[in-house]
Amino acid sequence: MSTIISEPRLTSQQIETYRREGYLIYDQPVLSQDKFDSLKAYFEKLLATLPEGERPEAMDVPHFMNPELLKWAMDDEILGLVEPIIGSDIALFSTHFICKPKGNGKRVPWHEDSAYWKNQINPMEVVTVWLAIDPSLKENGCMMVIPTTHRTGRQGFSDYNPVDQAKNVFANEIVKEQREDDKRVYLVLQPNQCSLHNARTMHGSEPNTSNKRRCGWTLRFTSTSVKFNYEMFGGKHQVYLARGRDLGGNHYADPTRSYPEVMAARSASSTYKYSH
Ligand SMILES: O=C(O)CCC(=O)C(=O)O
Repeated sequence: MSTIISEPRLTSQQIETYRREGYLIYDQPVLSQDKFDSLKAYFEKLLATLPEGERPEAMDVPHFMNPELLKWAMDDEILGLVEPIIGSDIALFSTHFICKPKGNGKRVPWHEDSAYWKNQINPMEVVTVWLAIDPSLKENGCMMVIPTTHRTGRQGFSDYNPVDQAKNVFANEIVKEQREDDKRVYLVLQPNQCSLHNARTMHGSEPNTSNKRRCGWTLRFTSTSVKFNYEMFGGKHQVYLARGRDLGGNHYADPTRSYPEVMAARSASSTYKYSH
């Protein structure tokens, strides 16, 4: 847990844009260069030891088996980006490396994160930092968002249809009638830049058929006042106190240990196989 409160890193205009549009592009370095380089080197090691047959887009909750990752995930430079949005009592809800290999990287179907988390947390207030590990460009399947969808339409709770899991990172997609794909915005980022998005914002990404890998690390944060349903989900998920104090009566994981039992429970459950 960090006790140093770093400088808030968003201007009032950036906060306003995030609140109005449901996302923000942060086109400045997120981590100091040495921290980013060490994170990237750590990720390359994880990727190199990925068991045969496992897709690199599906490196979900890697911090449960590799708690070393928490030192980057809960770094003050990251928390300084979310504190202006959710306040200074911060929980790390989840992380996921979504690494699309060159040539055959899978598509991420249009979805709202809230659709996956509706029974897990209350209220549905999560901000995701999508940290670019590689250049994330239109040609290699960068993330796309549909602006303002966090506060319009179904506000994060659209209807979904199944999609082909051989081609898609997740198993379901928002039905076409409830999307306005032509309003999509491509979130082009250089390594060590990030975007932020609201859990209710519609987003997705195209396949990677280019000759450049595209990897991003999603870091998901809530205020500690957001209640994680530990009684129902604690066996398959854990949240961490990243900064400040608990405001919601939550149970927090121990950042010094790994959670093989949680990973075992997740792999036995179909819900977590093609999920967030
Ligand atoms: O990496 C992508 O293309 C999609 C990321 C995503 O779905 C998320 O951050 O919630």
